[in-house]
Amino acid sequence: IKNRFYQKASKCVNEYQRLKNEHGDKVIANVTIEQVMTGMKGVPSLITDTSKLDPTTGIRFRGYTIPELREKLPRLNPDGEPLPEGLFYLMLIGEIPERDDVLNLSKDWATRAYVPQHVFDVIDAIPKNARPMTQFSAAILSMATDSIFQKAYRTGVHKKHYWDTTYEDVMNLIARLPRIAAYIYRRQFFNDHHIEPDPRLDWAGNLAHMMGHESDEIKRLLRLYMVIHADHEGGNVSAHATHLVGSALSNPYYAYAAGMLGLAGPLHGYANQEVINWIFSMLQELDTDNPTEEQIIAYSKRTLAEGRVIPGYGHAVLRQTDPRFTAQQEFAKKYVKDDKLINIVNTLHRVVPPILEETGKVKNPWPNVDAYSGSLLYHYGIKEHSFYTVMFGVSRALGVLASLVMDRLYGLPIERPSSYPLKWYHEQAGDK
Ligand code: CMX
Repeated sequence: IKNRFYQKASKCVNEYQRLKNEHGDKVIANVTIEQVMTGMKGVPSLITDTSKLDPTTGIRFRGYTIPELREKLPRLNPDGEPLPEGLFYLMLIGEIPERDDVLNLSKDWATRAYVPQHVFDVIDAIPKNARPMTQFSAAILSMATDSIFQKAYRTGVHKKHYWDTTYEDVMNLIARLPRIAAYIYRRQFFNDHHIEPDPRLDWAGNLAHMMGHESDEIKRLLRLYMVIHADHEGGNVSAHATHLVGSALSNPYYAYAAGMLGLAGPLHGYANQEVINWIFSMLQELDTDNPTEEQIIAYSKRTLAEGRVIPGYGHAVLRQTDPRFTAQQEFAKKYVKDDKLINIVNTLHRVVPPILEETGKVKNPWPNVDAYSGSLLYHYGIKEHSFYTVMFGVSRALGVLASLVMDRLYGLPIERPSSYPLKWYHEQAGDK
C-alpha cells in the first residue's frame, strides 16, 4: 500500500507544483467581512483530497457518496457493512480497493497494534472520573515518544522524505487506537477488566471485541460507524486542527491529539453525547420514557428559549439532512424493531426542523450525524454515552491522518493566515 500510495500520489505532487508555479496568482475568491465574522465559512483556503462536503448532497469520499461506499467497498460478509480499512485505502490512494487489499491492511494494522506499557500507565494515572476524551488525548500524546517522523527530522532527513516516516507513524497510530479506546472504556465502566486484542479480527471488529461487545450485530454497526465518521473535508475543527498543528511539522501524534481536543467540544464531536444527555434530561423531567410529540415540541422550544442549542441539529456547511444520519436511520430500519430511544430520535427528526426554521436564524434546521449515532449505540448495549466522542475520534483518525500523509508528500507549508484588529475591518468597510 505504501508503494502504491507513493506511485499515485507523486503524480499529484507534480500537479501541485505546476499549479503553484503556473497559476499561483489566479484570484479564486473574494472574502466578505461576514465570512470573517462567521468562522471563515466558504473561504477556500485548504487543500484536502480525501473528501469533499457538498451542502445539499453531503459528504463524498474521493467522489463517492456514503450509499455508493456501502455498495462498493469490500465487506467481510455479503450482507455486512464495508470495512473502514477499505475507506482508509480509498482516501489515501484514491481508488476503491480489492478485497485482498483491505484484508492485507487489516493484517498490517493488527501487526502494528502493540501499545507500549507507558501509555496504559499514563491513562491509569488519570482519575477515573476524568472525561474519556481527556484520557484518550493524553494517551495519544504519550505515544509521541515513539514518533519515527520526529526522530528522522532530528537526524536531519531530507524534507522530500518527510511523508515516509509520517506514513509509518500514521499507520502505527491508527492501528493502536482501538486498543487504547477499549482500554479507557473497560477501565472506566468495567472496573479495569480488560480484554486482549484478537489479531484475527478486523480493526472495527476488534474494537467491539476489546470493549466486550461480541455480537456480530455490534461489529457490523461499528464498521458502519467507523466509515461514516471518518472524514468531513478539511475545514471542520478536528480535521483543521490536525492539519494546522501538523503544518508546523509537529509529529503525527501531536497533530492528531490537537484534532481530538477540538473534537471534544460540544459544537463538534461532543454533540453525540449531548444528544443522549438532552433526551434523557427530557425524559427525566417529563417522568416518562414515552413522551408525546407535543411534549417533545414543548421541550425543544424551551431549550431554545433558554439560549441553548438543540444538539444534533444544524451544520456549518450542510443544508440538508446529513447522509450520515440517513445511513444510520436506514440501518435502524433494517435491523432494529421498535426501540423507544430510536423512536424518539425519529420523532425529533419530524418536529425539530420546523422549530429551528421558525427562529429565522438557523441556516440548517436538519439533523447531523450526531442526532442518530448515540441511540443506535445505546440500543446495541453501548450505553456509556460519555464514551461516544472517543468512538467518533477513533474513526476520525482515518481521514485526518490520511490527509496528514498527503500534506507531507505535497510539502504543504506552515499555515499562517492574517489577523487584524476589529478596527481594521471597520476601516475596510469605510465605517469610521
Ligand atoms: N439549535 C439552536 N440554535 C442553533 C442550532 C441548533 N441546533 N444550530 C444553529 N443555531 C444558531 C446558532 O447558535 C447561531 O445563533 P446566534 O446567531 O445567536 O449565534 C445561529 O443559529 C446561526 O448559526 P448557523 O450559521 O446556522 O450555524 P453555525 O455554522 O454557526 O454552527 C453548528 C453550526 C453545528 C455548530 C450549530 O448548528 C450547532 O450548534 N448545532 C448543535 C450542536 C451540534 O449538533 N454539533 C454537531 C455538528 C456536527 C459535528 O461536527 O459533529
